This record gives sequence, C-alpha cells and structure tokens, in this order.
Amino acid sequence: MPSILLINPRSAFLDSDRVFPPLGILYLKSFLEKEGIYVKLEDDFDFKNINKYKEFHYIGISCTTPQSREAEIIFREIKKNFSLKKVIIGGAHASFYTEECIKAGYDHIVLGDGEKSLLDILNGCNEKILKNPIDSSKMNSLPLPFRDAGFLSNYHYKLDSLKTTTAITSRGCPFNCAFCEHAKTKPRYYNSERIKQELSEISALGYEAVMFFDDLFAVNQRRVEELCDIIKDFKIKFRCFGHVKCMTPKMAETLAEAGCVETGVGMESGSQEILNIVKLPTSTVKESYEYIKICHQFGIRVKAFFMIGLPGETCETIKETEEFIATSGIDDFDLVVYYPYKGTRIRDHIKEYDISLINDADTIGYYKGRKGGTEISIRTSFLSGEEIKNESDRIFKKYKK
Ligand code: B12
Repeated sequence: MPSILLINPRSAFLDSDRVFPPLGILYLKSFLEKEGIYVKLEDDFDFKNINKYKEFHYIGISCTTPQSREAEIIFREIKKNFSLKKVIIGGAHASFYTEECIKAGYDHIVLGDGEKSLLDILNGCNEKILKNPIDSSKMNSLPLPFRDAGFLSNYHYKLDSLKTTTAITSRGCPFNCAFCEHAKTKPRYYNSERIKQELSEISALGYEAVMFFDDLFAVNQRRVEELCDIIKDFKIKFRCFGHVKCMTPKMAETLAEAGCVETGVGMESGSQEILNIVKLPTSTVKESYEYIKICHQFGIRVKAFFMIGLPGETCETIKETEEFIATSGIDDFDLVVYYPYKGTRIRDHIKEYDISLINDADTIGYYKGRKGGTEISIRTSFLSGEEIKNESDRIFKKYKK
C-alpha cells in the first residue's frame, strides 16, 4: 500500500499560524486511511532532518497563495533529496493559480476537493491536473476529519474564553461576490446524523465551543433550524458566518437559543456605490444596519469584515465606510486592503472595473499579515495604493477597540 506525507507549510506572514487547524488535510487523512493508506500530517516541515520523510511514497502539500513560496522551498528540498518521490499540490492556490503550479514543477496539481483525486494518484493515475468534485450524494459517506487531540493541541482559539475548535457543515457558496474565489461554488451539505457525530467527537475531546467555518452558515431558515436543533443538545457556544440579506429575527432567535454568541459577516463597504459593484446579489447598506440591529436584539455580537480599495473606491466612498463603522454599533470589525486573487470576477475581468494592478509581482498574496500588515497591489483611478493603505490604517487605528 502506498503512503503519503501531507504537509501544511508554515505561514511566517501571519502573527500566528497556530490558531485554526488546517481542516483540509484533516479531511484527507481520514479519507485515505479508510482506504488503507498510511498518512502522516506535518505542520512544521523539518528541513534539518529531511531523511525522516524518506519512507513516504508520496508527498502532498496543502497551499493557499501566500504559502506558495514556502511550498516551493519544501518541494525543491524534497526533489533534491528524493528525486523520484512524487509531489502533489492541492488547496486554494492549486485551484486558482494552476499555471504557477505547473511552472513550479509539481508532479500533480489537484483542483478543488482533494479526496478522490488523491486516491486516484495513489492508485497510479498519471494525470498532471486532476479535478474531482465530490457530489452532494457522496458528502455523507466521507469519514469525519481526523481530530487527534495531539495534533489539535498545537492550535489555540478561544471563543468567550472557552476551548474552541473549528468545523464545517457544508462546502461551497451560492453567492456570487466579485472579489471571492469561492463565489458560486455548488453548496453541498452534510446531513444531521453526520453533524451530530462530529459534534459528539468534538465534545468528547473537551471542546466547549465551535467556530463553524462554512462560507455561509446562517442563510436559510430551514437549514439553520436543522443545524441548531442538533447543536443545542451539546450545550456549546458557537460562532458562524451570516449574510446581510438573510438575517431575520426568527433566524437570530434560532441561532441564539442554540448557543450562537457571535456572527462574522462580510459587509465589505459602507458605500452603496461599492456594494453595487462587488456584491451579487447586491446587498444594501440599510440591510447591513438592519443585520446588526436584529443580531443585537437576540444578544448575538456582530464582527463585520470590510475592505478598502475595491473597484471604484474614492475618498467619498471610504468616508461612507468610516461613517458606517463609527455609527452602526458593530461589536468588532476587521478592515483590510482588497487583494485581487486570481479566479475572482474582478481579477479575471479587471479591465471592466475601476481598478488596476500595481506591484502585483512583489506581493505574496495576503491581505492580513503580521501586526495588521497588508500588501498593496491595487489602485483605483481616484486613489493610489499608498493612499488606500493610509486610509485603511487610519480607520483601523481610530475605531478598533
Ligand atoms: C477556514 C479558512 C481560513 C482559516 C483557517 C485556515 C486553515 N488553517 O485551514 C484562517 C482564518 C486561518 C484563514 C486564513 C487565511 N485565509 Co482562508 N479560508 C478559510 C476558508 C473559509 C475555509 C477553508 C476550509 O477549512 N475549508 C474546508 C476544507 C475541507 O476544504 P479545503 O481546505 O479547501 O481542503 C480541500 C481542498 O482544498 C483539497 N486540499 C487541501 N489541501 C490539499 C493538499 C493536497 C495534497 C491535495 C491533493 C488536496 C488538498 O482537499 C481538501 C478536502 O477536499 C476558505 C474558503 C473556502 N470555503 O475554502 C478560505 C480561503 C482558503 N482563505 C483564503 C485566504 C486569502 C486566507 C488568507 C491569505 C487571509 C489573509 N490573512 O490574508 C489567510 C492565509 C492562511 C494561511 N496559512 O495560508 C482564500 C484563499 C485564496 C488563495 N488563492 O489562496 C480562501 C479560498 C477564501 C476566499 N474565498 O478567498 N483561512
């Protein structure tokens, strides 16, 4: 039977890469092990003792775009020491920066869901680029992600001072925001039975709270009721993502009764002009205000996410975002400079938008790095990259509690 080492490269650009565990490789490990394959996870690649990896037939690297330089260093090190080992790259970077991965020389590049593609490769498939999305009907036959207390103990996140870990109840997002790589990906849902099992496992590991990382958790009342019915039996606290167009008093009440203490929500901008350009379906600033009011009515905190430097940004639209942050009553927020990832509508049709690329080649592809640092790779016709960054820093410092 073949064996594989699955690596999550370190992320020196972050304040800490030990907050949330890398769910992707946890899913892959349990899936492959069910097929009888030996899998080891490595989240701190040991360059000094590379020989300890010689037993593995395959090496898989999980990669987001800002991890890609570290991933290439690992790739070259492996090839230098074990030239015959096949190295596979997967994760968001492989899906949207496929050309770059081909150029880097990876043996296999896996787009999207990794389970079936990885198994095919381990069974001898020679294709260079593989794409095998998991169908809705197969989602529930996937084993639960590998949650080993030892591995998870490297990661620390607290929600309301409680020991917290992450989970997802669905894959994909039905919305079509112009800045998002994950726009319009077919939503596929795990069923109640499976979610119950997963939460039992999480509780048994001593976690008292969960951060649900579904792109959008609080969207559909029926689904929210189904999920909350299960969650409330576990007496945990949780945090999840909502959408300004979907929050209703009934939904907030359902969430709060099941233990939801906070929702994260991509409000993006306080300017209607900007929302008209980037959000699909278009949301309104009024809906954003309303979202906060509804959540607060049921005791749910709101952390809103904003970007500055979206297409069409001007001094005026930035003022509107500032005004929103100052007056809306949000409990917490994050504000970053927009980064135009490949595979998004804005980047793929950049000429149609009032935005252009600057310094793109000098960036590694993050919007939130060490000590709030951000990469500037865009400008609009009204504002330079520097002006956008200065405004972002100024507003962040002024309002962040
Ligand atoms: C949770 C999350 C985070 C968490 C946790 C990240 C982690 N450690 O896993 C936090 C908050 C830390 C985070 C940080 C960032 N994130 Co983030 N994050 C997500 C989110 C919402 C879910 C990821 C997830 O867990 N999915 C569930 C698992 C099961 O799926 P998966 O990870 O994609 O894994 C599957 C496949 O990708 C594939 N696969 C994964 N690895 C491998 C490896 C091999 C060998 C193979 C074959 C296949 C394979 O198989 C897996 C199972 O099917 C995604 C959006 C999304 N829906 O994917 C964004 C997303 C991945 N993040 C994104 C970004 C931009 C960032 C940041 C750069 C933001 C910043 N700070 O500037 C950082 C980078 C962090 C890092 N270390 O690289 C982008 C990535 C864009 C890109 N081109 O890389 C995404 C796609 C959001 C978006 N729509 O733009 N993120």
